[in-house]
Amino acid sequence: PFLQNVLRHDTFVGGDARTDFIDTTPELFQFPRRRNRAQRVLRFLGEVAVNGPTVSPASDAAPGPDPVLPEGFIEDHGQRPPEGWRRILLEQGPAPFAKAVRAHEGLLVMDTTWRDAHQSLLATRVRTRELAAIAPSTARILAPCYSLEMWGGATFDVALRFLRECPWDRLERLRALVPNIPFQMLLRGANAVGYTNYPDNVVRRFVRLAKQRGVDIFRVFDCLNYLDNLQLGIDAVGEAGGVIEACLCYTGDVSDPGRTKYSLQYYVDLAGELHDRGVHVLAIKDMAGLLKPAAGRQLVGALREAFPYLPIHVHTHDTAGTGVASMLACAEAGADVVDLALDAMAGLTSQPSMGAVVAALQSGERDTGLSLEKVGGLNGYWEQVRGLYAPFESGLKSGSADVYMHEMPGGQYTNLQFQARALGLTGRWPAIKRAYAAANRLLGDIIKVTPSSKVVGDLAQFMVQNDLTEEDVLAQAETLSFPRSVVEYFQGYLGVPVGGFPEPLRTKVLRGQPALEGRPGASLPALDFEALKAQLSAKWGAHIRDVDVASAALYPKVFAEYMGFRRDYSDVSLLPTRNFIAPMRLGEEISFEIERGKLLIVKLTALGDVREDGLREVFFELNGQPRSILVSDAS
Ligand code: 3PY
Ligand code: ZN
Repeated sequence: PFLQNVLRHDTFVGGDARTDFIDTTPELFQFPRRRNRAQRVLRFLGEVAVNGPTVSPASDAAPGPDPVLPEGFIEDHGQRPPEGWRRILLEQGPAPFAKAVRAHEGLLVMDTTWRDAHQSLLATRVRTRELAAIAPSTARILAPCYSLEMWGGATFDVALRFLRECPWDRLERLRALVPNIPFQMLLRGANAVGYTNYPDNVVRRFVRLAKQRGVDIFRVFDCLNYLDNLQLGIDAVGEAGGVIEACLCYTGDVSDPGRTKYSLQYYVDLAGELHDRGVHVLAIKDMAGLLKPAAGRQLVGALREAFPYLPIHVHTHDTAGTGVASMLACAEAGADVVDLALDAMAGLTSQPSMGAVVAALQSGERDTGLSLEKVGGLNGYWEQVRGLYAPFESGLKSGSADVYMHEMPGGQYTNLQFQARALGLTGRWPAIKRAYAAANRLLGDIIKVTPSSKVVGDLAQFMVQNDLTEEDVLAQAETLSFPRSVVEYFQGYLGVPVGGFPEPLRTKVLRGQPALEGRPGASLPALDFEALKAQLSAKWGAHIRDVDVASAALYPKVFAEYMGFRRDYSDVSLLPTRNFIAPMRLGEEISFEIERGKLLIVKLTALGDVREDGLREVFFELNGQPRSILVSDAS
């Protein structure tokens, strides 16, 4: 049936089928459902029952109950949500949109719940299922928001690697449910949504596809504030027709006269460079939560004065607990937009609480336009989501002002803590935090955010594991075998840090190994997308879409594993979350739709013993019929 459909299609017959043919005519490529799909999902459930979850939980806490939508939420799902800022953007384009944002009196809000908040608190593990369920209500209640941050950062990688769902499909699905609020993503400049440099044409293609699928605003940053890398991201977004929101990544403390490297003047000068490059919005990206209220007031005040027409958007993390105070100070100093998360997903290493800021500004000049009561309704849903994803909680119980000492980004803090535990260094966590500060000094007091933060984290762990002080590293640099990321940093793979590389350490680490000059990506040959698509299609079948080619270009290994996983286990995004992240209990019965209107009822009836050959038989009932699966016991 596939060939019959394709060969009869007008475009194909007319010889006009181009590379986007598959994307523009998806209906032709819907193959008859493989009859063994249910069997493959059972295989997944069997594997998890025998070998445990595939999603790397942070603890053995059990997932809480499935979230239910608050009363009254489902009723209005049928109606079109109120118009929002997206209408202005679609009708008038990025520059008039930015002008209207600047002219707006109230304080605008970006909600980070769908991206940074769960990246910071739940290891980025929230699945599309929970987002899609609340999306129609979100479109209504958060309609006055500047944007919803819902993509980029780690979401892309984790979706493929752990959740085994397609990030592009998430984007498309949520876009359809939220037509009115701009979608925002985080773009790691020349690193796109990865940890390494990509050829320029990969970054450009990626941004174009993201824009086509529904991203409106691109927050572009570089992990060293390195302008040449930023330029690539800025150009790519501009060419794709997106809103260019370019970042000053914030580190140091502008309110401390003793800290001179990252001074007010440094940021104003950098903002001037971005302004001259035609960016639409200026973002202050305080990824570690170092922007104290006084510093926020000074920084926003200085930028406001220097660039009266440029909207200023402030991002912070609440790591020390000063987030709400800082955002209010920034608002007073003239910020146009601030980043907040719904209360249940706010605080600690996440963003400051939306409810607190909405309440604080209520009825004043800078009222956010959001209803505290309705936002509270959304929050009720997220409280339950937080419970459902309990296995991914970091265990962090309070804020901590020692962030001003170590300066770790919010997303990295819990990650590094988790890694330390995995390496058996749990008791040495305070030492790792101190080593992180020392590693930062050794590397030249650099901006720390993905991927430069990884270099600092790797060096810190290396120092703790090998009992090395800062002085030891300097003294023994010529003979130590440094982590690869550290060597590559000194080779210039990330670009050039503010103030240049520290010497003589660089020379001692490199020991004659070659170093790059200028922008790292500039020396990478362009990727041949057609060839890659042909390769992927040959391996996985003709249904490979352009977005899949982009996934493969960014994450070749992860994408191959994802495709292999789907071949073996089918589409597990259909499973209820608790059964995806934790083993079924004996006797438990679950039901889920495997396609529209086709319900599967699965019961786990028994687990066989391990056989001589290492296999175990797992017994299910599938819609009342006995089935069994043989699973290799990995223990
Ligand atoms: C990311 O790059 O994922 C970040 O969240 C940086 O703050
Ligand atoms: Zn952040």
